[in-house]
Order: sequence, then structure tokens, then C-alpha cells
Amino acid sequence: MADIDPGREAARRLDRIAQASEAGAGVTRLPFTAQHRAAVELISTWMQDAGLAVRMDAAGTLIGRQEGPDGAATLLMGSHQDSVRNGGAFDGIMGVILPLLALESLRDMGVSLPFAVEVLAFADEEGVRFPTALMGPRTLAGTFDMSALDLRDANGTSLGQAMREYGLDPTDLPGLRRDPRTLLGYVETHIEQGPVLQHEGLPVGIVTAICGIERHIVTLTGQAAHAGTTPMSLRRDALAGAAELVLAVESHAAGVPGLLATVGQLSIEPNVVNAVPGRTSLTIEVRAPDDGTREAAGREITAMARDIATRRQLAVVSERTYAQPATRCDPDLSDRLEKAARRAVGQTVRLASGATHDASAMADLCPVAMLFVACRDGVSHNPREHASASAMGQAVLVLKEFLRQTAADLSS
Ligand code: HGY
Ligand code: MN
Ligand code: MN
Repeated sequence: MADIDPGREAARRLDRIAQASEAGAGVTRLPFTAQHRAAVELISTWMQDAGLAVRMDAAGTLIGRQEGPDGAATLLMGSHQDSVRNGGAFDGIMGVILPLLALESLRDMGVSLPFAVEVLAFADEEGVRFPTALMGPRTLAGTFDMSALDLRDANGTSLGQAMREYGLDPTDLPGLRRDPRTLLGYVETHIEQGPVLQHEGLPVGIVTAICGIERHIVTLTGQAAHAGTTPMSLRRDALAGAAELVLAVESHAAGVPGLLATVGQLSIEPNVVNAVPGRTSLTIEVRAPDDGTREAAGREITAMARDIATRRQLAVVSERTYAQPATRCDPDLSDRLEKAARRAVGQTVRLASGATHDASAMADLCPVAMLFVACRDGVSHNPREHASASAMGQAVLVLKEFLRQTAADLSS
């Protein structure tokens, strides 16, 4: 790889792995699917090209390991291989490819590191197929709740079943827990998914903190009825109830500083033109930099759902299916990353992340730091998501400098 441009090589690889997707606009690569398997094949090749030993753990995390001296600690890097539906080609997977290019380049320069490095490609960070997320980092941190294996996708397949069909044995998950004493930390590279770096005219930034998040599923049950013979006053319309809840969630969040709430999914039964909807199910996602604000909003939304249901004579079931507290990035690791960025590319900036990441859960295992890469117009979770080859090339330079700086710090 000695004479190639890492930014252009990253763009080439991202174009290639974007094909590991369901048909349709953008990238749709959900965990434990044929698309995931196709991506794993490509990433394995790139890990081998970088001279790493490749294996997959019981959580479906693909691990490329560069050994260090006997007994040396390990630096973890990487991100997630999965995408949202019709998402972009950079979210997650770019954070797997860039560290591989940095390691490959250092190896070609004859630089050996006094520590081991593992590049991790986590199977499921988005939590789009199953109503939970971050299984990979949570199993490494020992915080994974095994009951999540019973959660089901839209086809009724449980997470545990999908893993077994993929060739994994979920009973091995508890054994994945890592000993934090063997780790130097976890550094994740990720497209910013926001407009700040572009606005500042910078290629990379250092993340200060990652927002907290929780997800709820609310099911409202009324009475399916004939649209032509049921008077308005006698209806128990589950969709009208859901619509009232959607607007109540929106106006609540608009009134609380720092709070974001989103209804992203809504299912309707029987979902036909001439029947009053008898049942609706909606997802409500709540995010805030501060966990108290987020948890209070979660409680408030549950109460709103209950009040609307009571007034409309609907039955209501509210379930919080996923939560991940806000995460502060480790100051020392972030300082070293910032120093590396200043040395490698000059200016940089510190910024918070409104998106959640694998680092959110890795922070329960070891110190974490994140390197953001500029995102065109801040567009993400969208086929138009884009990071330039130039910014990605500069991010590779930062990662190389960070690895060298870590070696220097360990040897001093
Ligand atoms: O939704 C998020 O913040 C992340 O992309 N999973
Ligand atoms: Mn992501
Ligand atoms: Mn995402």
C-alpha cells in the first residue's frame, strides 16, 4: 500500500462495501443477514492485507488483531459494519476502514508498535433490525442483558435465533467480557453526521461527549370498525390516538432545551382504506446530553400516552426497550488524539456528538476517544451522506500520528 493515497483508497473500499446492501436507495445492511456476511468477507480481506489475524466473536464482531510484544496491552479501534435502512455509505464502516489503512501504512513504513491493536467491526450498532443495539460493545464490557436475545424483528425472528442462523452461539456471549487492565482504551473514528466541521472548514474534530439515548415502543389498541357505518362519536380510533401522541411528543421536546424526541416508525392495523384503525404501534426515541433530562422525558412521554389512551378509551402498552447513558470521552486519550490531529493536519476542534456510537457502550469497559471526520452538509442516515477522500486521508494521518504518539508515551 506504500504508494497509494489513503483517502482515495478509503473511498474505493467504501464504494465497494456499499454494494453489500439490500436493493434500493443508499445502503441497507442489517446485522446477521446475507449483506452482513458479504461485508465481513470484504473487511476480512482488508484486515489480512493489513497483516492482522482475523476472527469473529460470538456477538458477530469481526476482530482484526495486530500482535504486540508479549504481555503488552491492547489498543482497541473500529466502529460498526451495519447501517440504517437506505442509509449512507460512511456511517460506521468508515471507522473500520480508516484504522486499517493507518496500520497498513505504518507497517509499510517499518514502524512496529509496543502494544497490540485490535480493529473491531461491530455487527449491530444502529438497532434498526431489533429494538436494541450495541450488543457487540456491551458483550465486551460485560453489560449485555441476555434477555435482549428474545427481542424480535419485524418478521418475528428473535435476535438469538438470527445469531444462531448466522452460525453464532449466543450462549458464548457472557465469555466475551474483556479485562480492562489489558486495554489501553478504545478510539473510534466516525463521520460527524452533523455540519460543524464543514462550517469550521476542518477535516477532523475531537469528540467531547456522546448524548444519552432511550427507545420506547407504544402500542395503542382501540376497535377496528367499518369506515362507513361507524359514527365519529362511537369510534375508538387507534391511529387518531397515535397522531395525537406524535404531536404531543414533538411539542414536549421542543419545549425542553437539549432534548430531542423522534417518532421514526409507525405500524397500523388493519391498515386498509375503509377500516377505522384498531391498533397502532410506534417507536419513540429520546436523546439528551444530560441523562436526567432524558429520563424525565421518557417518563413524561409514557404518562402522555396513558392520558391520551384513557381519554380515547384505548388500551395502551408502553415499553422502554433500550437505553444508553450519556458518555464523556476520556480526557487523556482525547488530549493525545487532539495533539496527534494538530501535528498531522494542523487545526482541529472539540465538539459533542448528538449521534450515539459503539464508544457509548465501550466506555463501560475502558477509556474512549472519538475522531470525527467532516460530513458534507451534515447529512447522514441518508443516501447522500458523504465524507471527502481528502478528509478521510487526513483522518488516516491523524490515526497514524496517534499510534506513534501512543508508542512514544508508552516508551517514555
Ligand atoms: O442513531 C444514532 O445516533 C447512531 O447512528 N446509531
Ligand atoms: Mn454510526
Ligand atoms: Mn447511524
